[in-house]
Amino acid sequence: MPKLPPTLHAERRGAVAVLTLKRAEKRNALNDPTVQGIEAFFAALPEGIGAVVLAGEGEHFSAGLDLSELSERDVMAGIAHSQSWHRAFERIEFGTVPVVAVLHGAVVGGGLELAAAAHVRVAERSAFYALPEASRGIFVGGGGSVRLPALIGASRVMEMMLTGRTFSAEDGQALGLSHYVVENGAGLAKGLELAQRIAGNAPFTNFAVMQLLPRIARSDPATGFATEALAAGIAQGDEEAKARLKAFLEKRGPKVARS
Ligand code: 1HE
Repeated sequence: MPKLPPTLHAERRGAVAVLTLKRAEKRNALNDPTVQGIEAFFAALPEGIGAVVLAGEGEHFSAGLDLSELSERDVMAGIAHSQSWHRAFERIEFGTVPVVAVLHGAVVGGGLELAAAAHVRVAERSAFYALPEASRGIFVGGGGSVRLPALIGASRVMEMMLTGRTFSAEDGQALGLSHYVVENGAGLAKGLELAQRIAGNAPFTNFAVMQLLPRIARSDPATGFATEALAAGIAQGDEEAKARLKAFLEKRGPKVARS
């Protein structure tokens, strides 16, 4: 694992790496070293890692931007700061492996932007979501105005920012901020279970889901269909797919489970 700041902890569990925000005394507020550490971690995942779980230590996932770092910046420094978050979170969204975020307590401001860069979100019942930027006189800067509208629609994001309202875990699930809601304390186990399953997928399929699907969804339909056909053809031609299809036909592959 790459060298990380003391506010981050990484460990390996088989094919899954767990990255934990470790600054509970400041509610996992994201300072510059932490954001740079996140970028470094996702840029240099060790061989054999097929998925990452991203979690937070203590009572909260993340209180967002470290507000104590804000006062000294001028306009250009502020732009550069936002772009440093963009680079780090891009490493998550369009990195090498899928990422499962495990959310609890405050998932606010930049914490919600960080969560939005992950591919799967598991929320414990304690999770709550807010974008308090307006009340602090600032604006989202970690990709929130791009990623959050894709999850819940621009109108919801606008309203969250204007009124500063808080959504509960159940609200967030209904809106589409999370994919799962689990009991308090059960998030990491669920996140690990999902990450292990994801890590067991064919690598090309995970690549296509992460890198192609979101771009197809944003492209014009003709480009989307052509790209999808290419991806489908490449996937089917891959030895991995042939072995998995053969295993199913020979009754060795898993059936789809009833929910
Ligand atoms: C912080 C931060 C922070 C806590 N930066 N130090 N984010 C916010 O506007 C959220 C601000 N935080 C809160 O509303 C609350 O702290 C929480 C609801 C998250 C948690 O409340 P609580 O009662 O558990 O903790 P606390 O007593 O408020 O905070 C404990 C300590 O963490 C305290 O420091 P201490 O030295 O007095 O012990 C707090 O000052 C510190 N702390 N949150 C710095 N955010 C790229 S643009 C992104 C834009 C944004 O993210 S805006 C949203 C910023």
